[in-house]
Amino acid sequence: MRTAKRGAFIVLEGCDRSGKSSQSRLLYEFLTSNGYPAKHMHFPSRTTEIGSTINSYLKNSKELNDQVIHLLFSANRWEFLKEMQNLLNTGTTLIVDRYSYSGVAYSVAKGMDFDWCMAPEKGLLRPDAVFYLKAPIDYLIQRDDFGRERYEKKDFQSKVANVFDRLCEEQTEFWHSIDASQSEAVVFEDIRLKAMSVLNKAKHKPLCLL
Ligand code: 2DT
Ligand code: MG
Repeated sequence: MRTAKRGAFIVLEGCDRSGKSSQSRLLYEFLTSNGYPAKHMHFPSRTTEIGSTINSYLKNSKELNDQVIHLLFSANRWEFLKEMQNLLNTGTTLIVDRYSYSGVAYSVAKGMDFDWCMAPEKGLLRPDAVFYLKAPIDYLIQRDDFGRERYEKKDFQSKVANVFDRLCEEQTEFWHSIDASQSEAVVFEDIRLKAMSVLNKAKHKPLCLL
């Protein structure tokens, strides 16, 4: 019997074109078609006013200094805190495509201070698991559509990957590195098995904060 006290909070992280969107959608579809209440979210959420400013920045139609855009990305997560908390507490599992770790990784890759970047994330919900989709940058830049937005440049993506690697090494209790250079089906099988284990454990754990 499924009496999930609360849903699990699962985040997918990784460089651009690493397959996060496809895999998070597959996981969402798998869960809902098997009777687990779930919601699929993506950060940045470009639907709010803050999100629309972020969108203009990413499309290179607006310039903002590094600190301002960093804080807007963070504010965009704060906009959804209450909704996420309510959903989790009423038994819905959240599958979230990018979160605070992208916030830190992309800004630190610009040369910004790690602790400064992490500070505005403090008090947001901490995920039960982060699935880090990792693949060589040379492989990712060959995928369709790479290069359209501001950050989609090879050297920059390598720096972002270094920060994700560091986070993954430091937070082994809830980070899981996934080989994203495998086929979509093989990657999904890995994610599905890990996700089911996370769902079962999360039921008994309180929600924590970053
Ligand atoms: P998508 O391609 O996934 O839409 O992301 N980013 C994202 C940041 O720099 N900080 C953040 O906090 C988040 C969530 C990653 C668009 C780009 O925005 C970057 C790529
Ligand atoms: Mg992108």
